[in-house]
Order: sequence, then structure tokens, then C-alpha cells
Amino acid sequence: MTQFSFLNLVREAFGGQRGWREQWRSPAPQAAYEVVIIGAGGHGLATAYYLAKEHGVRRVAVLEKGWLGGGNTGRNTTIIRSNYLWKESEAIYEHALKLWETLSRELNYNVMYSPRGVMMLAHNVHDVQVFKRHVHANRLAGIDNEWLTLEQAKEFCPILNISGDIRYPILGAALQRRGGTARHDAVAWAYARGASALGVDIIQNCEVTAIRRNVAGAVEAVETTRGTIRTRKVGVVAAGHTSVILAMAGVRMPLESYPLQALVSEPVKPIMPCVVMSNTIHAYMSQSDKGELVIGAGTDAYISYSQTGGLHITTHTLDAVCELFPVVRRLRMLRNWGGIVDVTPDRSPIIGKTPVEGLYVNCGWGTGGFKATPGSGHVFAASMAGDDPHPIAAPFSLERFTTGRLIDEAAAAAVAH
Ligand code: FAD
Ligand code: PYC
Repeated sequence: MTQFSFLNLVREAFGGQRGWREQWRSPAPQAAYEVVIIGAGGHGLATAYYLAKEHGVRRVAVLEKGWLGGGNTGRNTTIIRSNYLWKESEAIYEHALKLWETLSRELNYNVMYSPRGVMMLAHNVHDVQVFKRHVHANRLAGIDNEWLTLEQAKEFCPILNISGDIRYPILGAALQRRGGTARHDAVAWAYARGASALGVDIIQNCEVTAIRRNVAGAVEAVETTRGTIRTRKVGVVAAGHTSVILAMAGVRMPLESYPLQALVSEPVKPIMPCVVMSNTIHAYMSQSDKGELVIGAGTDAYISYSQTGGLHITTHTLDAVCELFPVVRRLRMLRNWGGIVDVTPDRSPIIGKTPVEGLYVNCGWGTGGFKATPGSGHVFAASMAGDDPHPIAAPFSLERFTTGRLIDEAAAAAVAH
């Protein structure tokens, strides 16, 4: 699909069939698009899909330096929930959750959204107070979240160790029943297929190396490893690498990039009916439909672009998981991997314009952007198409770091960083 679209584009650029193959291999093609999206992860692909579907913007190219969904979209632990604290976050994550509920139908592709419930464990008085505050805030906003006693938590997840004399005793838990999981790579493929069917070109193995601006300072083209592509609108949706790309246009971003890791066990019969998360002890677990236990760790302590992360981090997580769920002690781990997440000072995303005309950004989802994928793409597409922030996106502007209107979601971000 990808190469076919790209070749068509090159054919067009050279005005016909003759010689296009040779031209494509050597000098750079000078193609033009209404919008260029940098990054074919879930967020970039969803943006392209909604640009084409809801705003009629069909001359869109999604440029990807590697392969479609090979970034954080294909590396995350797929947890979906909307139990954030502040009304701005509740709005965007709940918008996304509602879209998840009908996404398979919307895209005619089974993304395996499974609302099996996300339970967040409290291990100390501070956790209890913080989670109860989230429960109340969410309920006031009409979002489901409830407090469970220790015994209720055990009933919801029978393999949980609720003994009082363990290293990390559990005191209770917050449960969002509509939270759950989805199949991460299916989400990328589904949006890609939907966008492609609407005329969007998805160009893999195409790294953006520079952003060109005209004399007035506005965006006029991007340079890539496959040539120059002219456009007046660029959306950067390249988690983990946003600062590097924005620096190409002279914009400095309030972001830090950290490795975040996950691992899976050998497949076993169903033992875990829900998702359990523990921010305090840096461990998250669910069971995939293939039977693997999907385990997530915390971020590394140091900034880095490594897609592996420190081994001591996973060792710590396995310690914690074995204590919380003693039944997994004898399981073998199949593989582990890392992704690079970009983290803002307030742990909330940045969505919208940059100081450069024609340059937009969607980033800073940190450890928690998978759940936002449909909502993020939906509001970013509207913001780019209308050159005006969608009301749900507006509070997440870059300006908040100068005005001070921060949206501090450190506690709801769920992963320690
Ligand atoms: P990506 O999928 O990373 O897409 C960005 C793309 O940009 C990449 O494919 C990259 O190759 C491309 N790119 C970069 N530079 C360039 C360039 N110069 N030119 C062209 N292309 C470029 N979130 C949750 O909500 N729940 C979870 O359970 C969860 N668990 C996680 C576990 C791990 C281990 C990790 C790493 C992340 C987790 N996250 C989770 C976070 C989530 O994965 C991300 O926030 C989300 O997937 C970001 O999606 P994206 O489309 O913005 O980025
Ligand atoms: O945001 O829910 C989340 C999450 C869980 C693991 C990593 N991120």
C-alpha cells in the first residue's frame, strides 16, 4: 500500500509513466501536499484519517522514518482509561474513550477494544487520598470511577495478593470499569487503511531531516531521506523525537525524552480478568488475548533515546509483580523492549500551533498516549484544518508554559517518571 501510493505520487510529480522509476531512485521528487504529518504512529495516522474524513483534506502525506506503528504505538502496554484529575484532561481522555467504544465499527477493523476494567492499587495513605480525590472528581464529571476495599479488589482480580505482611501491602484500589485494553498495532493498521482509502499517502522509510521556511518564516517544505516535499502545513506527531524535529524549525520544546519498558511472559490460560496498575511500585499487568502476561515498568531515571532501557528497571518491576501476583513466579519471560516517551513538565500533552506559521505539534503524551489515540487525532485534525484549536485541544497549547496555566497530571499519569 505504502510504496504504491508513493510511486503514484512520484509518477504524478514527473507527469507520467516514462522514466519515473529512475527519477525516483536518484534526484529528489518535488511533490506537494496540503498537509504533511510527520510520524506514522497511531496519533499521526488518526490525524490523517480525520483530516480526510471529517474535513475533506485529502492531499495528506504521512511520513514515517521506520515502519507504520513501529514507534510507541506498537510498543505500549495498551491500557485505556479516562480517570484523570483535571477537567481539561477528563475532557480529552473521555472523548477518546467514547471513540474507542465504536472504533472497530468506524474503521471496519477489529481493534479488539476490551473494557475489562482498570484497577489502580493504593499502597499507602497518600495513594488512598489521591485516588479517592480522582474518584470524586471523575464522578462529578460523569466519568465512571469507584473506590474498592481490599476485599473488593481481590474479588475483582482473584490472583491479587492482599496479604498485609508483604513488602508492598495494598490498602484499596480505584476501579474504572470502562477502562481496558485494545490491540495496539491493529489501531495503527486500521487508521492507516482508513486514511489510505480516503486518498492519504503513507510513506514509510522516509525520515524528515529538515523543515524549510520561506522568507516570511512560514513552512514551505520538508526535506526527507526520499527527497523534498512541498507543503504549507506540517503536523509533527513523532513521540519521543519531537524536540529534535521542532529544532529543525528553530523551536525549542519543553520536553524530555525517556525510555519506558515493557515485557511479556510465555502464554498461559486465562488467569487475569482485568488490568491492574501500581504507580507506587512501578508495575502494571494484564493478559493479552494470546495469553501472554503484559507487564509494564517505570521510566528510566535518565533521559535517553535508547529503545531498550536499564535492566535494573525491569528487574525491579518483576520483583513487584511476583509479590503482587505470586502465581506468576514460575513463568518465563518471552521478550522485553522499550520505547521513547516525551514528557512535559506538567505530564499533559501539547496540542496545537507553534510559533512558526504552518507548523503544528501533537506531543508530550509521555507514558500515557495510547489511550488518547482516537481523541488526539480527532481534535488535532480539527485544529489543523481550521487553523483554530478544537475546544478540547485549546487548554493543551504550548503557551501554557509561559502563562502558567499548567494541567498537572503527575498522579493520574500512572507511570512513575
Ligand atoms: P509513535 O507511535 O511513537 O509514532 C511516532 C512516529 O514518528 C514513530 O513511528 C517514529 O518512527 C516517527 N518519527 C520520529 N522521528 C521521525 C522523523 N524525523 N521523520 C519521520 N518519522 C519520524 N500509553 C497508554 O495510554 N497506555 C499504556 O499502557 C501505555 N504503555 C506504554 C508502554 C511503553 C513501554 C511505552 C514505550 C509507551 C506506553 N504508552 C502507553 C505511551 C504510548 O505508547 C504513546 O504515548 C503513544 O503510543 C504515542 O503515539 P504516537 O503516535 O504519538 O507515537
Ligand atoms: O497511561 O495507563 C497508562 C499507562 C499504563 C502503563 C503505561 N502507561
